[in-house]
Amino acid sequence: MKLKLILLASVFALGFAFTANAGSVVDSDSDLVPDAYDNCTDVANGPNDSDNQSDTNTDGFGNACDPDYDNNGATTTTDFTVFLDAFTGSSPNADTDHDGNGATTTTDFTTFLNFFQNGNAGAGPSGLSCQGTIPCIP
Ligand SMILES: [Ca+2]
Ligand SMILES: [Ca+2]
Ligand SMILES: [Ca+2]
Ligand SMILES: [Ca+2]
Repeated sequence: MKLKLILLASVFALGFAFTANAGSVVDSDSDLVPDAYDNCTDVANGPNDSDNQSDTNTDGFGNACDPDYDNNGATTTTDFTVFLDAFTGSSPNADTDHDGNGATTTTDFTTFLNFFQNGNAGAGPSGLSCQGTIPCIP
């Protein structure tokens, strides 16, 4: 009888822990990709968005939040040169397509500018633990 009670209590505790765990899944940008698996935790780039976790340079930072094309940890004038070459068509580059529409446009430039003007911020934030490693294999 007592064993049955302990067993019942254990099952209840386990169920509670499971429920609590399920409720704690964080998806900061509500793009249906939990933060721990989201390569841009602050930008909606999930299955309902055109870029859907696209990360063309495979560094663990999604294109939606990665204007650091030379991977030096900052968004600088050097990166701008890369953007400009892609924008003008002189040197096409998939990394500069931030919204995943297949082209480098003024919309992509807005993403670049946000990082450039924000103290030359580097890529991210990403929720992947392999971020910064090329290739980033979660
Ligand atoms: Ca995201
Ligand atoms: Ca990237
Ligand atoms: Ca850079
Ligand atoms: Ca684009």
